[in-house]
Parts: sequence; structure tokens; C-alpha cells
Amino acid sequence: MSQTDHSELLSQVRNGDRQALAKAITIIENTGVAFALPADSGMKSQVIGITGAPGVGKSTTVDALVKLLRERKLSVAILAVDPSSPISGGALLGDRIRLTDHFTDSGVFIRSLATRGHLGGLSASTKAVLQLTQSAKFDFIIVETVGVGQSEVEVMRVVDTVVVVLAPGMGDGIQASKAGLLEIGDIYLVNKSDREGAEQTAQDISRSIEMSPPKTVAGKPWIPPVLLGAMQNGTGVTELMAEIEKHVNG
Ligand SMILES: Nc1nc2c(ncn2[C@@H]2O[C@H](COP(=O)(O)OP(=O)(O)OP(=O)(O)O)[C@@H](O)[C@H]2O)c(=O)[nH]1
Ligand SMILES: [Mg+2]
Repeated sequence: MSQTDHSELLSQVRNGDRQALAKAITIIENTGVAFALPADSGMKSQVIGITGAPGVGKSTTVDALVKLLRERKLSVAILAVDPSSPISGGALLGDRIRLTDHFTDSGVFIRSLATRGHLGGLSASTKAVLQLTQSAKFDFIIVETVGVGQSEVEVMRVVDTVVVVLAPGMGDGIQASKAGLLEIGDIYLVNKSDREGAEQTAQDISRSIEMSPPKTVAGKPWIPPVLLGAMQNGTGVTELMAEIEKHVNG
């Protein structure tokens, strides 16, 4: 992807101007051209990727995490890639009831990214948007993708911590493996634990992880934890955040 120079807009973005950030993202979306960012982009946001099959509760998980981060007075940008997947017919991120609570909160930036027909493809433009957003000095950036395609999996390779969300009855370990999810997950969350079969799904995933190539973080072995949660009521979100922190900080 080629780069462009919009130095004034860029300095507004870096000064925390959210409108400038939205405008700059639109430029990337429309032109497929990345911004030329200075090597020193200042503070680095911690980037969390949330992925998984349609309808498992990714947006609900994002919402629960945002709520927790805001309670801790941390700022967060949410980038939702292909939020209305044709498969689940899911609503736009933010149409979800609770995320709208955050719309008036200046510590939260929410952006849906269109995914159709970009120069350089989905992963290239999403990576460019992510890079730009990182210069806007958020404590956290959360990227939500539907983990059904190779390009979505590609996006997950550039985040710090990948959380793969699963739900009971929505695919087993073999399916997750086929979708490339077992390769990329740093943490697995079996959501909708209020429903039957969640523990079975968790066991199934744990077994599949055992058979997958071992992972390392900063040279140390990392066995991806498999958590149970019901993000709709915030159950397990504190544990999820604790694992995310453990993954990044050791
Ligand atoms: N029972 C139960 N339902 C949940 C839970 N979390 C989310 N849901 C429901 O699952 C449905 C899908 O949730 P979303 O958060 O939109 O799922 P998503 O993975 O973001 O969906 P897409 O973006 O369309 O792929 C919604 O109807 C939620 O209310 C949970 O913990 N328990
Ligand atoms: Mg969603």
C-alpha cells in the first residue's frame, strides 16, 4: 500500500482529535492509501483482537471489555471489521444496545470499517487504519473481525493479543482449526456459558489446543487459556482482562 502526506490532519490525529481520526480513516477507506507516520509514533496502544464465527458474541465481548476499561479510566478505540457479516446478518456494531452507552463518552472511539473492494484488500487497509489509530494515543485498541476468512485471520496477526470467541453448539475444535482460529488464538473464550454445552465446547477446544503447535510469548511457553463466560451479563470479563494483561505483560 502506498503512502500519502496529510501532515496537518495527522498532527490533529496525534493530538487526540477524534473527528480528525474519523476523517483520516475515511481517507484510507476511500483511497486505499496509508498515511506516512513518523517512526516515533509516541505511546503505543495495547491492541486486542476479538475474532470468531458469526454470532458467537464478539461485539458483546467488546462491549463488556469497554465497560471494564472505562471503569478503570482507560481510553479505548474500537475498530469493527465487517460488522454486519452476510452470514449472521448481524447488526452494525453500536446498534447493540449497550455500546450506545459509550457514544457520548470521549474516552471511547467506535468505528466500523467497510471491507468491500479496497485497493490492497481488507487486511492492508485495516492494518493502515490500525497503525493510524495507534498514533491517536488510546490506552487500548480493540479490533473485531469475523474469523471466517484468510484476510480476517491476517488482521489478527498484527494485534498484541488475539481472543478467539466461541459459543456452545457453534462449531467444534475441528471447525475452529479449519478456520485457522487455533493457530492464532492467544486466549479462548467460550461465551454464552449460561447455555448448555459450554463446558463441553471448552473441553473440546482445550484438547485441540493440546494437539496444536506450542506457542511462546517473549521466549516463554504460552498455553492459551480457555475461559468460560457470559458476556451478556459481564460474567467472566474480569478474568478475560486479567488473561489479556498476563499475555502482554507476562
Ligand atoms: N445467552 C447468551 N447470549 C449472548 C451472550 N452474549 C451475546 N449473546 C447474544 O448473541 C447474539 C450475538 O451477539 P453479538 O455480540 O452480536 O455476536 P457477534 O459475534 O459480534 O456477531 P457478528 O458480528 O454478527 O458476527 C446476540 O443476540 C447477543 O445478545 C451470552 O453471554 N449469553
Ligand atoms: Mg459483531
